This record gives sequence, structure tokens and C-alpha cells, in this order.
Amino acid sequence: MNGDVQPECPCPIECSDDIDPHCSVFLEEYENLCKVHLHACKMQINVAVKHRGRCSDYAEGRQISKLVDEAHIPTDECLEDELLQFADRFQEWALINKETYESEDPAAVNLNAAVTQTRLTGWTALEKEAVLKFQFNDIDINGNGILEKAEIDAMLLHVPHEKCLFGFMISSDLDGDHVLNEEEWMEAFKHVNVNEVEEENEV
Ligand SMILES: [Ca+2]
Ligand SMILES: [Ca+2]
Repeated sequence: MNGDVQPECPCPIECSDDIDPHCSVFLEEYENLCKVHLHACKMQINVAVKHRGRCSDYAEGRQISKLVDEAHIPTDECLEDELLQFADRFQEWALINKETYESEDPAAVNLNAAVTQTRLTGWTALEKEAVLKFQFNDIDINGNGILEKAEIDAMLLHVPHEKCLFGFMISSDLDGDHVLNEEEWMEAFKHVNVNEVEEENEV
């Protein structure tokens, strides 16, 4: 899949063993910056650096990204298998938000059924886009089409137990301007597959 936005990730073939520790936004520590890129390329997931130095050597104000307040730095590392399925999990959460919002009787919505259905049949491209755009607009409280720090901080307050979310948001800021535009948002979910057969049937 080739989106318009490509991460500035030079995919190294191998890295030196030079010791210049970098701590990722997922709280994984790497011997040097090259190894951050190497691992990110291997997973095909964007991985931003939280700060240069050991993860245990964090001091206030050293966080590189200003997209999310450092108060939201999770206490535990987001492990690789958790990270690999994070976009799917987040998108299911977004689906539940959308179904609840759109229902006239939110208490009666069968949320498990909605999620189970997408797990069985997969997402159509239209469903995926609708759910992600809904969630983007829901986070974008001031409606200016950009997700800014205050808005992302507010969302993280709602899901404090999601230890991958902090890093996922920061890593989605591909141009490093400390806000997320819609293009970056959609790109962040590029690995959530859509079921093309289903979509043809719907037309
Ligand atoms: Ca906004
Ligand atoms: Ca950005």
C-alpha cells in the first residue's frame, strides 16, 4: 500500500552497535537511532522517538513531540504484539463510539454484535473511512480539521489504560509539526485491512 504520506524512515539494512540510546514513544529502548528505524521498518509501523537517552533517564521537558502532554506517558511499555494489533483495536473502539452516538437509544445498542460483525465480515473501505472520520471529528472538538494537543490530551484522559495510544498518536505525526491532519490520521490506520469482496457485494 502506498499512501501519499510516507514516513521519513530510512530503512537501514543493518545498524552499528554504537551506544547512543534512544527511547521510543512505546517505551522501548534502542541502542541507537538506526535501530529504532530498523525495528519500525521491520514492523512496518511508524515509531517516533520519545527522547534521546535511556528510557529510565527521562527528565521533564525532554519529550520531543509536543503533540501529547508528557503527563500521559504510560507507565508500561507497549509491547510489539500489542502494537501490531493496536490500530485494529482502536478502530473497533471508534466503531463503538460511532454506533453509540448515532443511536436514538444508546443503552440498547448491542456493541458486541457490531464488533463481532466486523470481525466476521471485515470492513468495507467505506465503513472503515466512515468510522475513522467520525472518530477524527469527535476528537476535533473545535472543528478546525486538525487534531491539536488539547484535543488529543482530552481523548487520552478517556482511555488511560491504553498504553499504546500515547505512542500511536505521536508516531502518526509524520511531518513532525505537533498536530495531526486528516491525511496523517488515515495513514495511521493503513494496516487495518478492508474486505474488497464485501464492498463489491454492497454496490
Ligand atoms: Ca482541532
Ligand atoms: Ca502533523
